[in-house]
Amino acid sequence: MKPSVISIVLGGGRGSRLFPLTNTRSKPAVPIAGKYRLVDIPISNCLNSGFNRILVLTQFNSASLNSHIKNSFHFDIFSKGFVDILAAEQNVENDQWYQGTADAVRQSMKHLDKYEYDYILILSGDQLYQMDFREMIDFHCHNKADITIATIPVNGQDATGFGILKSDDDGNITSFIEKPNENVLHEWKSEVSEENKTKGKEYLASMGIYVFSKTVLKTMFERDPGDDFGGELIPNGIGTYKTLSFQYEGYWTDIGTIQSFFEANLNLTRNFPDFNLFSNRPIYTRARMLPPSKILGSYVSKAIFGDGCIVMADKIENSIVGNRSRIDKGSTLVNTYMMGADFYQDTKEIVQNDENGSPNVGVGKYCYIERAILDKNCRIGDNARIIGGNHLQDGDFETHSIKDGIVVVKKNAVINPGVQI
Ligand code: ADQ
Ligand code: ADP
Repeated sequence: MKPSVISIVLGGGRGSRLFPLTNTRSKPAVPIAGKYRLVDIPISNCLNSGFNRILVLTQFNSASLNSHIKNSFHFDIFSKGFVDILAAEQNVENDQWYQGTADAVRQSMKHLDKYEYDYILILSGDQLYQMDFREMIDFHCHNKADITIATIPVNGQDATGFGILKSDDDGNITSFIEKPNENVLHEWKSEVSEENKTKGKEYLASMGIYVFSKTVLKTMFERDPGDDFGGELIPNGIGTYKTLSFQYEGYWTDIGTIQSFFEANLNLTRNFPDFNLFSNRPIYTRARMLPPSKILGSYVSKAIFGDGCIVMADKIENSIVGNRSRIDKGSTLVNTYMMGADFYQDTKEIVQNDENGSPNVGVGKYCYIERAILDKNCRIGDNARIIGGNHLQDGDFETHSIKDGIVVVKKNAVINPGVQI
């Protein structure tokens, strides 16, 4: 019999690490890879694994997330599938936002009671990977586990940013520490394969992907008031609950910071990227009725284009150009993620702006843009130069922010002609 599963996508706390991309939208709605949103990744992994009852927990219930979910995920009436958003809600007992990952799930349990299920699959909303969760659920059921944690070998440098665990020969997790300090790290080395050892990946990290048997999770919530899975409930539960490690060896990356988000996006432009968009396990997203993209005389190498773009640029290299992007003649984009636009300007408006010297939506003429993220609907005036790199100091300005040398031009921002960043 097919196990009965409900999936919960942790759509994000305040999303401060992705600021300014999360300034006006909730984290799950952040655009990635030219035509998708962050939330499409975990949802597609669920759907491709055959699990179609999904709740997305988020702090804001922004109109854009709602419309994206409503317009993207349709189920026929016989499948009983759904993708619903649960936003942190204030009520008489509780006037606060979700205090952490476990608190978010705890507060949502009442909404789950109306469904029949035996297992809860908990997923992060800010990771890029393709995984068949059916294998993990089968592993959980077959081994009669209470909790199963997806794990991946990582090196010492990365280990301090994750939950790190040790397991015995049968995969039972015997100890767990959330984001260990560098000076205790050496005590947390795990038995990993020779191949991983040679790559220096000697630590077993939690991927923040959990399967809980329903009754176990309910008991844990009753006994442990903790707000976080990684910081409290998981480490506190070891020894009491049968907690297993389900080791994963494929590509998996956290995209919760501007730098990791930027790198994961640009990685997609490689000849053989780690994450394969061109696969029989598709990433589902909104089907937009957009025309194909049009490229006029540009040199293009290692670039991904969304739909409905008009590109007259000189050169586009190692870059992603999102839906409805317009890039005017003589411009260059290198190592850049341009998110595109939500709408087209009409031709009259474009001509009028050109006459007045006001920037149109997209990138104007003779611009040079490198190591940057251009959020949606921004207007880059003619001859602007935006060059990210380590020479820039982090900071937040009216039109853009700088984080780890990456210039992030804000949504709807206007960069005047000739401006240099
Ligand atoms: P982190 O990713 O640092 O570590 P956290 O910031 O709690 O953990 O986020 C986990 C997921 O939950 C993210 O998708 C985040 O956006 C979301 N989230 C956080 N707070 C939330 C809230 N209040 N409401 C809704 N969603 C929220 C976790 C584990 C580590 C593990 C890493 C792997 O704690 O043990 O190694 O994930 O990335
Ligand atoms: P995001 O999720 O990137 O923050 P929004 O919520 O701003 O996006 O936009 C979602 C939808 O709103 C778009 O698909 C588009 O249809 C519409 N939209 C946004 N801005 C405009 C605009 N200036 N003119 C027309 N439609 C717009």
